[in-house]
Amino acid sequence: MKVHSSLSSYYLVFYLTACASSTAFSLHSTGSSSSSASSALSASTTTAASNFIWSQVEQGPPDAILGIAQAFRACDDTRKVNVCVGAYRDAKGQPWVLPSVRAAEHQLLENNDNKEYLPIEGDSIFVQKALQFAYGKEMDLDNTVAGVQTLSGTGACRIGGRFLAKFMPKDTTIYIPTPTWGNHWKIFDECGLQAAPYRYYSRKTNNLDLQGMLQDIREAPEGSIILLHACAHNPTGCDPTQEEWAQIIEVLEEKNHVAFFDSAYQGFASGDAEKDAQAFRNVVAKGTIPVLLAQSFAKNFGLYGERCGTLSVVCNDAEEKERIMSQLRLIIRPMYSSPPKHGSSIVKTVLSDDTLTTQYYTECASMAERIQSMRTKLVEKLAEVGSKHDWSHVAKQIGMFAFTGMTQEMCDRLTNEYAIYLTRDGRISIAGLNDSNLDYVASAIHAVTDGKSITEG
Ligand code: KET
Repeated sequence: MKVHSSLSSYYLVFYLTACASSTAFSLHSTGSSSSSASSALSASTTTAASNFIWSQVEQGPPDAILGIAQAFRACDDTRKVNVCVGAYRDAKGQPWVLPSVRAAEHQLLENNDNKEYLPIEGDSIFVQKALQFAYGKEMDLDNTVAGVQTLSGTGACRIGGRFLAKFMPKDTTIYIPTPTWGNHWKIFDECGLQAAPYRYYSRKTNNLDLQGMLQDIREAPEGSIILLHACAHNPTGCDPTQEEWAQIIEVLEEKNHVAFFDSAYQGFASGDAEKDAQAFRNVVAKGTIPVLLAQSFAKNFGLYGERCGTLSVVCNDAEEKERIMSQLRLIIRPMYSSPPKHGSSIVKTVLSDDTLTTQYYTECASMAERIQSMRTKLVEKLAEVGSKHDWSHVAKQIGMFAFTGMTQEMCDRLTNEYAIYLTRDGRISIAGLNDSNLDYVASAIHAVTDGKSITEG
C-alpha cells in the first residue's frame, strides 16, 4: 500500500510535469510557422524545448579578471604564475587565512551559533562595527548613517547604484575614473545608471592626471555622481595626496556632486586602516557633500569567498536615516532577501574584541608590508636582469597592484610564452609575487618590454 501510494504520487508528478511541458510546447508551436518542427518538438522532452528557446543566446565573453583566473587554473605549465586577481598570497604563494579570522571562527563554533536568516539589512552589530572601521570612532553612526550588510564590495556597489538610479533625478550620470576596476562599468549599467568616464591617470607620465580629473568633474553637470576609490586605486595603485584630495573636495562641493566611495582596500594602501580612511573621512567631515560608501572585507580581512561588506548612505538626521533604510531594504529583499552570515559574524567577532582587533591590525599591516617589499624587489630585479626602463612608478604605487604600463601585446606574450597570467591592461597583482617566482617574472617582463616603450605618446 505504501509502495503503491508513493508510486502513484510519482506518476502524478510525472503527469503534471508532462502536462506542463506539453502546454509549453503548444504555446511555442502556435508561434512557429513550421508544423513539422512542432511535431518534432512534441515528440521530444523538455530538453528539446530548452534548445529551441535558447538557440538565439550568444556566447558571452569571459570576464576580464575572473576569466583569466579561470584560464590560470586550467593551465598545466609547471612555470605558471598567477598575478591576475587581487587576492593576497603569502610568501609561499598560498592563500592566507588571517589568524585573527581563524580565532574568531573558533569562537563562533564554540558559541554554537545557529544558522537562522539574518534580517534583510544584515547583522546590525556587524554593520555598526564595520561602519566604525570606515568612518572612525567619532562619527555619530546611530543618527547619521544608514548602513546595510551586502554581498561584499560588488554587492555594495550594486545596491548603492540601484539606490542612486531610483532616487537621483532621471538622467543623472555617474562619472567613473579612467582606468578603473572593470566591473564598475557593468555594475552601474545593470543598475540602470548612465555612466561616463573622468580622467584619472596619465599613461604618458604613469602618474595621477590631477588637472584632467579636476577639469572633468568640474565640467560634469551639477549634482552628478562621482565614483571615487577610497584608497589604493585599482588598477593604478596611484592615490591623490591629501593636498590633491583637498582640491578634489573643493570641486565636489562647488558642483554639489554626490561622492560615491568604493573602499575595497582599507588597510592595504599604507598598512594602517585608520590612515587609509583619511581621505574618505575628510569628505564626510565636510558635511556638505552627499556621501555613499561601498565597503568590502574581501581583501583586508581575507574574506574573499565569504562575500562580506556594507553599503552606507550619510544622512542628515535619524528620521532621514530610517527612510533610507526602508528603501535599501526594498532593494535588497527581491534581490537576495538577506545576506550570508558567516563572514559578517567573523568581522563582528574580531572588531568586538580588543585583543583580536589589535592582532588583526598587525596582520593586515604584515600583508601590506610583504606586498610593499615585493614591489621594491621587483623594481630592483628588473634593473638586475638588464631592463633599461624607468620602473620607478611601480615602486611609488601603493596597494595590491602594479600598473606597469605594459601593452596588451606584451601582456599576451607574458601569458602565452611564459604562462604568467595577468590582466591585459598591464596590471600585476604584486601579492602573487614571492622569492621563488620573482626572478622568473622579472626576466619575462624584461624579455617582452626590452627595446619597447612602456609609456604612451
Ligand atoms: N571594488 C574594487 C575597486 C575592487 O578592486 C574589487 C575587487 C571590488 C570592489 C569587489 O570586491 P568584492 O570581492 O566584491 O568585495 N577586485 C578584485 C577582484 C575582482 O575582480 O572581483 C580584482 O580587481 O582583482
